[in-house]
Amino acid sequence: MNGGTLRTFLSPAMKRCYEVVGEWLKSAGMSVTIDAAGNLRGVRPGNDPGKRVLLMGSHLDTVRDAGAFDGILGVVLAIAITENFNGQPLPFDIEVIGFSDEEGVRFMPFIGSRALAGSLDEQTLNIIAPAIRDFGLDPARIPEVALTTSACCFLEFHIEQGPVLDDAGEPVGIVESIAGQSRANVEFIGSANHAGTTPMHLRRDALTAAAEWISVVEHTARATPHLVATIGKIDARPGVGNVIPGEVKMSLDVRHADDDVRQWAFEGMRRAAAEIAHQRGLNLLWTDALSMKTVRMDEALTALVAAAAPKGTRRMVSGAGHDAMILAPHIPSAMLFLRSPGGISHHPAESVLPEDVDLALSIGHRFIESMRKS
Ligand code: HGY
Ligand code: MN
Ligand code: MN
Repeated sequence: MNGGTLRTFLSPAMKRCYEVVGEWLKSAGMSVTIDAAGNLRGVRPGNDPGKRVLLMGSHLDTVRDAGAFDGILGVVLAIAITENFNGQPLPFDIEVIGFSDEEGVRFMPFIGSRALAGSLDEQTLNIIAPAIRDFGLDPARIPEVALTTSACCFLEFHIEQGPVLDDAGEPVGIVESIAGQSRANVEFIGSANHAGTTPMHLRRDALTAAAEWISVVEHTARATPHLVATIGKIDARPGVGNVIPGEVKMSLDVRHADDDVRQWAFEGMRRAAAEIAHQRGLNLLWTDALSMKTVRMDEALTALVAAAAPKGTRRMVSGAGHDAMILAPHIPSAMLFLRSPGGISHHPAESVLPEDVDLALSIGHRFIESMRKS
């Protein structure tokens, strides 16, 4: 739809992506596997038997109506950087990973990287296991996906997905931390009724309640510096023009680099929803869907990226979530952003500039050279 991309967890589109990207991994001299969590993995062995493994990559899945670069650019850059070392011995393995699901469109976010982190809970495993089996993989082997001790660090290249670099006219940025996020599924439950015969004071309209709550959410975010809050999904039932909506289901996504501010705002939005439901004689069903703290990137590894980047490259906070935030508590992780022209992302118009991709390739090359010497 709208010329955008949709590639969800273990979907036919993802299978096609594995075929194409798998060929690229092979032509870069890597051995290719798909692990039990659906991560596409390419390994280029080093020449040191006690070897460390440098992980590089990002996610292969997308949101709905996505652009062409969110996630997959990081995988392709990792392949190209690795390929540029062909024929040159390195004292460590390089493993390029295309994570199976970071966006969570089909089920929930971060499935692939959480499998590496060993943090897929029982409930999640039960939800995703049938899809894994349908794809011909064995969910019982997910424990084998977990990081091994030889994994020394993780580097993720990713588009910024925001306006900062583009507004500043800068090609790349170094991520210092990734903002925490709280997500919930919120449902107002009233009563459907006839649109023509039900007087306004006798209604239990779930959509007008949702409208009142949405304006509270927006007001809170606008009034709190650096807080962002989004209601991306709304579904009013029965969804017929001459029936008062009896049920409204919404998604809520709240983010801030300061965990206390994020949690304060999220709790305030939950209280406001309960208050509005109470005042209007409705029921509220609030289900927390995700709570992730802000995660700092590894300072030493980030310093290596900075040394490989142009002097004075901007340091920044990522408002978007990334697989690096899942791995960072387990292995040193670092991220490099590429400029998003127009600050556009999660949209078919998402783009990158060839010269910025060139620069990212040379930064990646210099980073690996410095790893070689360390
Ligand atoms: O929503 C995010 O932050 C990311 O694009 N998954
Ligand atoms: Mn995304
Ligand atoms: Mn992404």
